[in-house]
Amino acid sequence: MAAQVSDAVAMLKIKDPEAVKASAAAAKANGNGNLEAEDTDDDEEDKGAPGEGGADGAAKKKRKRKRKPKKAGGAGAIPTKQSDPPRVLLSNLFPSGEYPVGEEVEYRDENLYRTTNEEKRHLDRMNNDFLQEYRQGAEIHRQVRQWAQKNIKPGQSLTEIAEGIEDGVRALTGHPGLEEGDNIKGGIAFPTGVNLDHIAAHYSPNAGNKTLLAQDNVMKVDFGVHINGRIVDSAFTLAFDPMYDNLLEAVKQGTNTGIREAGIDARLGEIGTAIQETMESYEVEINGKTFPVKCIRNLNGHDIRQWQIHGGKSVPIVKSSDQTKMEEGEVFAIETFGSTGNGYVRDDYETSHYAKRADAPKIDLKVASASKLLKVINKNFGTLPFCRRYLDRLGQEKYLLGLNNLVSNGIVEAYPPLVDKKGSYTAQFEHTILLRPNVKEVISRGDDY
Ligand code: HZT
Ligand code: MN
Ligand code: MN
Repeated sequence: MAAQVSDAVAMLKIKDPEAVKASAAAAKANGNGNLEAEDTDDDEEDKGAPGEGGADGAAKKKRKRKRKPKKAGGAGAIPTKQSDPPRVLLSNLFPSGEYPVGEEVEYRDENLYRTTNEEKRHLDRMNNDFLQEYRQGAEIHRQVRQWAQKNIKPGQSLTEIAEGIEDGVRALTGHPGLEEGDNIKGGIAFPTGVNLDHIAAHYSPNAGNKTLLAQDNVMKVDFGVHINGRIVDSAFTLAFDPMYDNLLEAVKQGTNTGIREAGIDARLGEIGTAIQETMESYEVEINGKTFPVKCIRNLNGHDIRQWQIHGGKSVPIVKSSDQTKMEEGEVFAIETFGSTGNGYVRDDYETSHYAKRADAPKIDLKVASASKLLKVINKNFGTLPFCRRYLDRLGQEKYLLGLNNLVSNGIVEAYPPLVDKKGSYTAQFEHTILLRPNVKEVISRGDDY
């Protein structure tokens, strides 16, 4: 059993040399409580961060060699089912290194040939490593959200909800000091969004936030898992009052329309047009007043690249004449938002989400706290988004001046919360899809949404 697991992990560690090169710059970028930072850095501020990077490599190797095979059921045996709360490393639940396949959807019309075409099938069989990385991340997303959906209750704080999800993702992806040796590089891909009512996106509590979830709230839960920079971005909406059911159903069907219309050579504008047609065929009655469900026209889906949450393409969720096509091999987050308000969001409230720009200029920073903070960002997150809480748990203090300086220098981008009008309700559903050469894989599909 133990030997099998080691083999599986060894297999997972064999990477496409091209992919290794491509991610070399980002490789030290070990985000968000992730593992296996190559700790060549001598930043004092990073020491002491509980369980963040910087594990004792020498001690680790010794322990690994000494480990004895474990018997099933015995003390220290490798578990065969997920725990509650989820804390079992996913690679221990899948010792073969093969993870569950997402929903595979055959291409239609002009692309029908792709499913049977020998060249396309051949193309698809290559690069199984990144496919398994996506599937592992997706299974972690499903297991953590299943626990979240069962356990999130009115009365809980947004902080405990976000941290509960994040602790699950850290445990299942692997975390230094938790599981010797068997770690692969993965973790939280971006901050957990816990967006209430008129807040559509990018709200995560900062330190001291005492907001409690109420029975009548509509909460969008948006979190990300990555394995080796392969990001799974998926979100759902939770409501405890059935009054909101039509709003949630409209948006769930909007997202499924987007997924159905997506494909190689699909035009982004036509996808938006189809989404709007589906979503805006719904209305919802809330406290005796009927509202049309509107698409939030300035929110979009997006393509995803390794270590980069948005690659450069945007997928509209309203009628658009954008002729840009989706292409073979691309990965997209298909997300739609519906609202009883204006169907338009603006920035509001305090920012929690930030990310180093992929095209960050290399500037000689004059503010010492900014250059110090940039080192921490490079080491722990690279270009993956992070939030203030993640800096707090790394032991960082009084970093706001430095952070704002990085933002004003164009090195870090701030993602403030995006809100519709006060008193309105918004919903979101999101999946990550892979445009494989011969089939579309809805990687994050579950039996829940
Ligand atoms: C930004 C910051 C994050 C990407 C969409 C999104 C959550 O609105 C092009 C289209 C995490 C993600 C993102 F911390 N954004 N998906 N899930 N937010 S976005 C965007 O900035 S860029 C949409
Ligand atoms: Mn998302
Ligand atoms: Mn997204």
